[in-house]
Amino acid sequence: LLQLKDKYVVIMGVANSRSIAWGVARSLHEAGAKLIFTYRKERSLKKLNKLLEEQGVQAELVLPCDVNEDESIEQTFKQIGEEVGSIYGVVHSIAFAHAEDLKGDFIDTSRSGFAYAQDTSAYSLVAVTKAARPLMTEGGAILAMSYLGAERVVGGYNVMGVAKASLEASVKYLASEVGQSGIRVNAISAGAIRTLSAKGVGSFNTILHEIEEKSPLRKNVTQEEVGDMSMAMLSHLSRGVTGEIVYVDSGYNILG
Ligand code: 0WD
Repeated sequence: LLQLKDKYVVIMGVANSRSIAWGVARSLHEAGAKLIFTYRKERSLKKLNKLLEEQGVQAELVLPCDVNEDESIEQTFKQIGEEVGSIYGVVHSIAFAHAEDLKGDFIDTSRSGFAYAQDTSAYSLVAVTKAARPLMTEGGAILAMSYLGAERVVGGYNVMGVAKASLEASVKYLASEVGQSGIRVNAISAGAIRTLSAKGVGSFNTILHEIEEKSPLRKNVTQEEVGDMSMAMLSHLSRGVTGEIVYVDSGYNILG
């Protein structure tokens, strides 16, 4: 049904056991996919290796990739091509903004902080898609992670909201171009989950509380819920879906 068994999927953005990307990795592992991980910091590599061992998940490859550097992206995907040949999927679970740009007012965002958030959190999807496309010889799916702050003002999300708006628009433009090669590009707009990155968002606890109180399902989403939907969005089940932003947020986004 899923048709993910033995397919190579590249997962970018596991920093630790709480990372959304780790939830995706576990779901994909259960579906029998062959996993390739990329990491940025050495600290993340250590954590990733420990996680893989503890949870009995096998990695086909683990490679460094800094999405702020074109050369790093090219080198990583070149190596993936040399080692495994063709890949089927890519999970982009990466975002970053400087802490000072997530504090205070959006109007005070610095030019360089704005550019850095865009570069790391949105342009990176464009560059990754370009590098992955030649390896996706039999088509496949690319998935990014977004958040409601892309389309609505969520207090404290500031520069990252604008970066996510750019990410979501990039998903659509990319989908329109690579669709002819049988490649789908989608994003999941996830509800708030307590992770390392989430610590940078000052209003995070308020957001969690609000979702629990008001969302249709009256609960916050889990890493497993996002992982399972990601699996569906990468699988044969979603073969007719591209350029879409799919909400995994207990229904919170439907509220006015
Ligand atoms: O509530 C949340 N946690 C939500 C997160 C709600 C909705 C969406 N998201 C999004 C995030 O914006 C991001 O796009 O999900 C994605 C993953 O976020 P996460 O799981 O919350 O974050 P985390 O576990 O902190 O991992 C983020 C990782 C970084 O970890 P390290 O410590 O190695 O920097 O993003 C990666 C990195 O793995 N990352 C980069 N990777 C390559 N190059 C870079 C970079 N320049 N910058 C960050």
